[in-house]
Amino acid sequence: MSSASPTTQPEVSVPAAAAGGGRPRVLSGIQPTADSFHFGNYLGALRQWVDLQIDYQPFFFIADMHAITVDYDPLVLRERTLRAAAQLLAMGVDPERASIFVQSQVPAHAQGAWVLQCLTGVGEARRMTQFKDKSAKGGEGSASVGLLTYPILQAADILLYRPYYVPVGADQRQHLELTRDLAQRFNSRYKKTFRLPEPYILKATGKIGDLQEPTAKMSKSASSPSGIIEMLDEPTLSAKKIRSAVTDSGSEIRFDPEEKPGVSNLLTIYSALTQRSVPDLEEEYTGKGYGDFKKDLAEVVIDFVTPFRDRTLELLADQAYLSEILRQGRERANEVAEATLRDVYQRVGFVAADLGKGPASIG
Ligand code: ATP
Ligand code: LTN
Repeated sequence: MSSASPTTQPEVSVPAAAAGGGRPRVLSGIQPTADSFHFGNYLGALRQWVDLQIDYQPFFFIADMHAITVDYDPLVLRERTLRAAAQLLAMGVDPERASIFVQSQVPAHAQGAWVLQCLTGVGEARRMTQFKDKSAKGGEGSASVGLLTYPILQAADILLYRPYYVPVGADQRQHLELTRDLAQRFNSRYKKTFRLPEPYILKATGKIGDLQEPTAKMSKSASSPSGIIEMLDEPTLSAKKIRSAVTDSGSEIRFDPEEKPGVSNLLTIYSALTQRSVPDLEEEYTGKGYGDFKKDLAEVVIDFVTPFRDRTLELLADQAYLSEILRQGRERANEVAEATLRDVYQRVGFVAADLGKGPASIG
């Protein structure tokens, strides 16, 4: 793991990877629900995917099954799934180290989710804040059952790989808690099968704010176009959005999320992109105004997104390469997920499909 700087300090302590016997696993997923990932996705979660692949064995996937829990267009979903794969590669996920795959191509996720659904109370699922938020608009009655069971599918996604860490943004904390509860419940009702995974959430960047409404999270579905920096936007457009981000009253560039949420959010982004500490930036901008600060950050953003965007567009032009990466990822994922699912099926009492091949093992 890269050494912990203020922006890369996780909330959990990270032990050194296990010596010998293979690297411990990490796993995470992202929904293909937009044409581009945004800065919240990248700084909150995806950058840690890239960092963790050094010391851990990574399984990273595109959560297309989660993406159909709300209204969507099938043609657009297909296109966004490939765009997501290209973006993961462009940001530095290394297919030699990481298995990158599409969730719907690994049937064990849906199969494991069914078993976990049978261990989850309806009330427990209803209490998830994401379900409450996302079903609030049209009312619970018109939300899909898939939206309700979304976190249970997420639990299956995770538990099948027995990972140590799940790198995500702070908004996923409750889903990780449910995942751990379900793992514990299964282990105690049947037999120890699942490892209890830890969320890997960074203190500094676990919640990147919307540029126009900095106390709300930057979000694909909730942010206005000017509140969100899309990684694949024209770099000049992103620079413009930074220059017109809301700042707070006063003129001081100081990190104070309560009093100055706008400036603090920009300082977080600046610090994360440059690896410079927030106090260092505060000192540099002492006596300077918001205009200078935002102009410099806009340059930093341009320098960061330009090569990322170029590389993504290059990768998107080579669909044969992308599908080969996803094929390899799917094979490795299927192997691990199916092995865990076999244990699960046996423990819940399902008769093995290959019963004729030998005595059923109990235990
Ligand atoms: P939506 O808001 O439409 O639900 P999203 O923008 O949150 O979508 P997801 O696909 O749900 O995007 O999230 C992918 C990953 O990015 C998750 O790990 C999530 O926690 C993280 N993430 C999303 N938004 C932010 C944010 N503003 N700050 C930090 N992390 C974030
Ligand atoms: N709910 C997650 C996406 C997701 C996920 C996962 C993340 C689906 N399955 C498993 C980590 C592990 C989100 O980003 N909104």
